[in-house]
Amino acid sequence: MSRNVIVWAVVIIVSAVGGALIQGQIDQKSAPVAAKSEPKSAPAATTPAAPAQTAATGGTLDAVRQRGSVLCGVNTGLAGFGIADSQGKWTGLDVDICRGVAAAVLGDAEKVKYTPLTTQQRFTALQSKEIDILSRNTTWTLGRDTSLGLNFVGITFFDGQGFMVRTASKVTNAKSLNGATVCVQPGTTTELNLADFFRSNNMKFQPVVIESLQELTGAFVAGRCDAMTTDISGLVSIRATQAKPDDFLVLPDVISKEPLGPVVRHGDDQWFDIVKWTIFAMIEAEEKGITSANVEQMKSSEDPAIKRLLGVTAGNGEALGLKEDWAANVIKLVGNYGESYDRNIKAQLGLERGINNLWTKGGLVYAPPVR
Ligand SMILES: N[C@@H](CCC(=O)N[C@@H](CS)C(=O)NCC(=O)O)C(=O)O
Repeated sequence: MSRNVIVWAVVIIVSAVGGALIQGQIDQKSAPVAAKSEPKSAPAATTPAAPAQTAATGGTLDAVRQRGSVLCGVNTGLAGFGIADSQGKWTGLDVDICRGVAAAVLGDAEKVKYTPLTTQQRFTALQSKEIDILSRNTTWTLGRDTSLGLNFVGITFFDGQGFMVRTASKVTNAKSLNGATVCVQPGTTTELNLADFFRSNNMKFQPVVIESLQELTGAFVAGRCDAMTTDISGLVSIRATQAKPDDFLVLPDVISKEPLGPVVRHGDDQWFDIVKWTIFAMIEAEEKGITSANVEQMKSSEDPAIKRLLGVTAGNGEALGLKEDWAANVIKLVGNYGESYDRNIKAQLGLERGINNLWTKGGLVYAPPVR
């Protein structure tokens, strides 16, 4: 490549990024906020611009510090993602995001209050400030990201929608479901994709729509529907928790993209940044080989990226409005992304990493530079 070409490439990239940032600011200001549940204009949009090096605040960080806990909206119970044991202790990949944020902000992963939410309740709970983060197998879509007044923070699990049938039905693929009765939860992308899939394949179906996952699963197991549909990880989780998992088969078809991740409200960029970088810190830690077990030793690493991540080289903590050991605490108390995946998804559901592996290992999981 000639020097001129390189110079032009740099100019084009810089202007594209600059343009995107400006566009982002415009979008942020003009983004519609769900009028019913958020009548006041978002604080970040009305306060004068903050100095470039400090994040615009919207109050969630202060509220969390004063309260001493993070309010986390989770599933009503889905093994691997968010489930409480008989002592009321919550575990799961989605739960670990809230624990990570509590570790980053409060230095204690246990300082989380959980609110179980159905598919129908989840967005209202976030809009009405009942929770600080929604971390509950929620698919990132344009509509949810804009007109609901919410921000998707990132993708913590790359999924797709599938179908589960009773093994005895002898159905082995989704195209054989013409005329089937299908169990589905309302207020989900699942419901919409289901209709798209049958319509585009000129097939007919009869939906059985039930809000409670427990009741829906019960209806499917009792034979009220020929198939049940949701995110494939959800189907695998539901199957794994049945008395006889072999009685059920998850079909091989993947009918949609379901990028799942945590959600925050529009209007609080600092909180948005904190949750976003908590996830990236977990991913970066895995890439750099930093685990909950070796994080203390890693503080003496000579790798500049590790020094920055662990706060040995200061600056990132201040930029987020946190202490410099924010990421070290996330890794120490929750673990890196791979540790969380293995503990929750692999160990409990038997799901291999697949596209949820690091980009360096053939997957899609990737964190921007922590600098
Ligand atoms: N990813 C889809 C579906 C998410 C979803 O809620 N799935 C169900 C089935 S796995 C679920 O988690 N239910 C648990 C509950 O209602 O607590 C969406 O965001 O709309």
